[in-house]
Amino acid sequence: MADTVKEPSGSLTVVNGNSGRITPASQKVKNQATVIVGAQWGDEGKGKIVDLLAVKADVVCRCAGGNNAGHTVVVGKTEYDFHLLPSGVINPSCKSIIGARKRLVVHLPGLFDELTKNEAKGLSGIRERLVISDRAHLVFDLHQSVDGLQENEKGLKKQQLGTTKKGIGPTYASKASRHGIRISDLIGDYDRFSEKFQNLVRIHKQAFPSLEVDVDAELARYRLLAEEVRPMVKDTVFLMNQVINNPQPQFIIVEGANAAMLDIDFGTYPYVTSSNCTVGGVLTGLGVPARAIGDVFGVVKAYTTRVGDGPFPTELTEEIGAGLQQRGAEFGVTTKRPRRCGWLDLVVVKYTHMLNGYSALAMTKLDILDTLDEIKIGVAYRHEGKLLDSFPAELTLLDKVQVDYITLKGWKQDISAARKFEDLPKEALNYIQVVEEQLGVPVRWIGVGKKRDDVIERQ
Ligand code: 2SA
Ligand code: GDP
Ligand code: MG
Repeated sequence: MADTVKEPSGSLTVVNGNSGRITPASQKVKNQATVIVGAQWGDEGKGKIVDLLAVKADVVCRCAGGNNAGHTVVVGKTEYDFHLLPSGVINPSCKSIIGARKRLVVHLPGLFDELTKNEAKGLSGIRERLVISDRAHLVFDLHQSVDGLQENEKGLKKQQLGTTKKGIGPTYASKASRHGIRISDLIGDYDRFSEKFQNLVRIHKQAFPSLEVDVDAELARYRLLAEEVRPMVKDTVFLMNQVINNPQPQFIIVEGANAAMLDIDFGTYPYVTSSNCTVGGVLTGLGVPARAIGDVFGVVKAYTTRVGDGPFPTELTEEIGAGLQQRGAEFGVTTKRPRRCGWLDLVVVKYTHMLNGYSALAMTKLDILDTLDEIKIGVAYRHEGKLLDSFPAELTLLDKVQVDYITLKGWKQDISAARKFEDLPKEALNYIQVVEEQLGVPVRWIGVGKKRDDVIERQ
């Protein structure tokens, strides 16, 4: 039973009789966001799931990372790869928002190349529907050069991180050192922007004397870019506030970039990206209150991949791994690097469920397992025979863990035409059920091919 109480200020408070918690009615939001996040090391197929849901969305937002991300969407015969643009831009009635507060980093030349490329593929009206946060930080070419220099400087291959060299780490470093430059600086006083840019160059040249920057050419280029981007720039904190409090129902999707195991705080540090790719990053990235988060859907590939360096306990370095890499066409969307492949690791997904709290999962690329006689699922880690509680922080320990596997029989048939759960062979049903039992989270979508329609949705 809930009673309403009139507060001295005049605002209405709902007193929940059972829990005793007091929730001022004014703090409830009218429309919560549905969040889609990667549950492994990225490239789970988030773009495809976002596109699927975005058909009915009013707003799709990106709130972390930069153009290191690569999200593929296949509609009919057209394949799109999005890096900064939210995958929702395909839906013509959907407004797309890139980033908010201080969490997204934008390489403007890359953004405009991406817009032009997608317009050539037939997407229209994207510039009118796109909103970019005035608080997003700018990635400059110099950040990208420094990313490359840092990777090379580390010298020994063992110490490299295998970044995408898109300038992500150096830009977040500029931001944290408080000499970063935001879009609001670019479209504000240009003289002030020029000073800030020259300061940024000076700081980086001190650290990397071989860095070459043609300051005058960059400033001239950014003067033009400022005018091109100006109409798209808004205070997205205010805008999102209007959307979540709109009395008309609004379907809001937040498209996570990268994935939980690449999160700067909770991933396999230092083999991570520089943003928070877990659900916490949605609040700081978008600038919305915690109550604005509704369902959180985790996207899990039916096996595991990782691109770049870093630990990977269930990695398959021989024939089966090469087979998954080939059948799954596992190449980086941004860098074209081959992705490392391994068995599904539920220790990883259990850990990321603790971080993200999945309402349900989308399991993609089940079809890639079609040809295997036996399929393994990693369910626990041991060190010196002792079971570990969860995914360890210490990388030297992670290097030594042994993985406990469940071995399941493969289905050895093409499942790409399945559109209902019952259409799947019993071995594939079993695979899904084992995952659900191990995690205690329902699998709501099952991907059986690349295209938008190649999916089973369970009611
Ligand atoms: P960075 O460039 O500083 O973010 O790199 C740090 C680590 O994060 C990994 N990372 C990624 N992992 C998976 N997918 C990503 N996007 C592209 C894709 C990757 C590509 O969709 O395929 O094309 O190579 C992505 N972006 C960053 C990266 O590999 C480093 O391990
Ligand atoms: P994201 O970064 O999570 O959006 O994923 P990527 O686009 O980087 O990589 C996922 C790849 O898998 C893309 O090439 C998708 O087209 C493809 N894909 C997604 N779901 C499925 C699926 O269910 N089956 C198959 N065969 N491919 C899929
Ligand atoms: Mg990707």
